[in-house]
Amino acid sequence: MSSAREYVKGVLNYVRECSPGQNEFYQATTEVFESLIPLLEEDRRYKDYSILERIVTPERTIIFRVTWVDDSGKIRSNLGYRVQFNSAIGPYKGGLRFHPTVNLGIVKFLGFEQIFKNSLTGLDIGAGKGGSNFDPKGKSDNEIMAFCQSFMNEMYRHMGETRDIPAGDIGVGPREIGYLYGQYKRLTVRFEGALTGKKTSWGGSQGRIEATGYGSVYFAENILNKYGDEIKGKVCAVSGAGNVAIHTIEKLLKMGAIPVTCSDSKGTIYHKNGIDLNTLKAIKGMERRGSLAEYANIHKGAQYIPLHKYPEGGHAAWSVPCDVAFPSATQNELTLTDAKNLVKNGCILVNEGANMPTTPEAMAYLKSNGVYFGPAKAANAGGVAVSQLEMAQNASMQNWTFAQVDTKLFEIMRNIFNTAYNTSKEFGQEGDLLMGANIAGFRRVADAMIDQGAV
Ligand code: NDP
Ligand code: 2IT
Repeated sequence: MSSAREYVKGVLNYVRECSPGQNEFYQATTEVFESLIPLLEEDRRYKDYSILERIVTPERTIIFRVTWVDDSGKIRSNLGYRVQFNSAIGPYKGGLRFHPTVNLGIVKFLGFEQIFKNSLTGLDIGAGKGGSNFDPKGKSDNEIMAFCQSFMNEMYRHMGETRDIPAGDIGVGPREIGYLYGQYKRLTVRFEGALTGKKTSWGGSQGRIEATGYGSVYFAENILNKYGDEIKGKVCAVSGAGNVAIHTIEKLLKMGAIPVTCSDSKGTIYHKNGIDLNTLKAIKGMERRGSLAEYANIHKGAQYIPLHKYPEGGHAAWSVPCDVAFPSATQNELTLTDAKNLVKNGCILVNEGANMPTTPEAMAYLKSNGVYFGPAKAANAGGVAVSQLEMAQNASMQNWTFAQVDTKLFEIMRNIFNTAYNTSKEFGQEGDLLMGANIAGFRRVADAMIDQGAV
């Protein structure tokens, strides 16, 4: 075994020993570290400076109780998290997720991925992630506000425009950011860019809502262009029906592609003629949490497939004929069964809108069948990139137009693609964007850590 491989194995064992039960965190660290082996073989400094041991360890982990009162007057309690993972290249930056499945391992996997994603944008942002096991489903507006205010009562002391800048993720959109920001101002008496994803009338950036989905489609277009193809005319399967999925579908329609699916945690819509964006937004857009079953009542040509129809582990969105798949809901939603279905049905590209949506087995199968792959930390980096543009506008007290932001987003996504592609070539695996993104994202942060000494 090469010494680089031994080093990686040793640190991965260390991760398991000191963070028991954090399966998603093992998955994320294993994927990144294994693809770093060619770099570690070439450059011994990363081992000499104990970079892997340090980069898997958050600089700071904050876990706190979030107590709030529900509409019936009952006191409720949730867990709150903020993992401040790495500040080598900028202040901690990353979203907050409110979902019942949130635990420390989930927040750590997301925070770890964020290190490399933020680095790849070329912008000066470090990495953090947070959230709560609070379930926004079925809660009144008043309850959401009470929860957000209580969350901020602890969070505010750890954040700030040059310290840690949270944003949205699953279950956290402009409404939640509004309540969080209101409480932040009340506690600090400062109107500053300490949160991103704000509404545009009070400090938000044009184009932030759209950024992750639009950026994901721009990234897919870069991949296809490299191979003399384009997204126009492509039949696309999309999962999810939230912020990322809706704006992926919107951009696909604008670029002449045909998105045919979307899904939520209860089921999938298959609309062969193309998803009707207005109907989707009316059911699922901006704080609406309706059922996708309604979509099939409105469009008779669409099929609603409840989740339990695929008991063997396959997802309905990945079982229809498509050219490109955009998993845009959650982690590990695209399994080996799904990968086999996609290959069988002619899919040529899987582009990850969600964080870590493809299981390692599925990824290996796609690779061995020649399917192009847009890895999450590159493909979905448009959201955090525009968050940084929001910070820049806040700090300089400017407001850029939608067109200005969109042009910058387009350029950032192209640069990320070129960086990942060129790095894959540099290490003899031309076109392996997963490896290219991991090495390029890592190298910038690791070099900064070396420069900054034993911290
Ligand atoms: P939203 O909360 O807006 O939407 C999430 C969607 O995914 C919903 O349709 C939801 O269905 C579905 N979903 C969530 N969890 C599950 C689950 N366990 N099983 C099945 N379906 C699920 O979140 P976003 O669109 O913002 O985020 C989607 C993904 O994109 C996440 O992986 C997130 O980390 C990632 N991401 C988001 C960015 C952003 O800017 N928002 C930036 C980069 C990545 P239901 O409504 O039924 O719960
Ligand atoms: O996963 C992500 O990159 C996000 N949820 C967005 C983070 C941000 O700070 O905008």
